[in-house]
Order: sequence, then C-alpha cells, then structure tokens
Amino acid sequence: MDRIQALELVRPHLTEHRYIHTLGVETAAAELAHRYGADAYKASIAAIFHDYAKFRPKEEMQEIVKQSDLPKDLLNYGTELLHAPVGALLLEREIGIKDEEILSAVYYHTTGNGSMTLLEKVIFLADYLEPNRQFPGVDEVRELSKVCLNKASLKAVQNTILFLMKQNQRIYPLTLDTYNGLQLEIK
Ligand code: DGI
Ligand code: FE
Ligand code: FE
Ligand code: FE
Repeated sequence: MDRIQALELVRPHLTEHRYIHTLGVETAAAELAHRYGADAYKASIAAIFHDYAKFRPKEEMQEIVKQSDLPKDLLNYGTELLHAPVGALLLEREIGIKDEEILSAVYYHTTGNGSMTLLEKVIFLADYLEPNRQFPGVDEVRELSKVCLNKASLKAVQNTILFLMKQNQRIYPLTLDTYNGLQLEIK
C-alpha cells in the first residue's frame, strides 16, 4: 500500500477538518521520523490511519471493546480514548494492516505507554503538534521537538494531564505510565 492508497482508504471515514488534521500529522510525523531516524514509510501510514475510528459511534466502539481482547478498563474513562485502540483493531480487520509497529503506533497514539517505541513517540507527538493545532503550550512543544523527542513528548503528556485534571476528567493509567516512563528516560 502506498500513501495515496492509504489516503483514499481513510478519507471516507473522516470529516474534512479531521482529514486536514490527518495530513498535518503525516507532515509532522515525516519531519520527526527524519530527525530521529524512524521508518519514514511506517510513520506515514500510521499517521494517515491514526484517527481511522474517530467517528465510529461510541456504542459501537464500546461493543468492540466488550467483544474483543481490548482492556475492559477502557470503558471506565472518557470515550475519547476508545478510537485509538479500536482504530488499531479495525485497521487490522477492515484494511488488513498487519504491521505490528504501525498498529501499535495507532493503538497508543492518544495515551502513549510506559516504554514507547520510536515510532509510537513519533505518532504521539506528531498528533499533538501538527501544524493545524493551536492551543496553549503547543509552540513550546514544537521547539522542544527540534531538540529532544523525549523532552517534547514529556511536555506534551504533561500538558494533557494538567488539562484533563483541570477539567476534572479521569486520567487513564497508560497516560500516567507515559509521563513516568518519559521522566525515567530523560534522567
Ligand atoms: O484524536 P485527536 O483529537 O487528534 O487527539 P487524541 O487522539 O490525542 O485525543 C485527544 C483526546 O483524548 C482529548 O479529548 C483528551 C483525551 N484524552 C487523552 N488522554 C486521556 C484522555 N481522556 C481521558 N479521560 N483520560 C486520558 O488519560
Ligand atoms: Fe486521535
Ligand atoms: Fe494526542
Ligand atoms: Fe489525531
């Protein structure tokens, strides 16, 4: 599959706005992959498909969690979390993607995890800082991303946790694992 085929496959699943975001994530992922030595092809395909399940009805995603091997604790947190692991599962089922590195980059793109691979970090960070994103703190993360992948990823997850806490939202354990794992890697 080349990137044009991937874009054609994902397009019907996204809104115009989300498609533009997806193109921005691909651009940002390409830059990060080049800078930090990740596989350029895998970064591109993972970026294109990362929000594949974003617009599935939440009842459908909850049902998929219940009927698959996905962790059941996903059901006890914000429904925004579901599209990442459900997306990875559906990409395998519906699109036939088998590459575990691509699938895990999609799976963990929202939360991260405690020992992220290079490709997982690239997609996690690209999703956060892609050029169409505008929110407090994003420029600082963009600057850090030119210097240190771990420090930039840490600042991103830190900002996300602080944002969620201010909103009185629950923090998924993997999100906290990401924070702790990156703190350890930086030391
Ligand atoms: O899909 P995108 O909007 O491009 O970005 P994303 O996949 O990073 O999803 C961001 C959303 O996920 C945002 O609404 C915050 C939410 N989120 C991220 N981590 C957690 C979380 N929500 C909860 N409840 N707990 C988390 O740990
Ligand atoms: Fe997402
Ligand atoms: Fe994100
Ligand atoms: Fe996204």
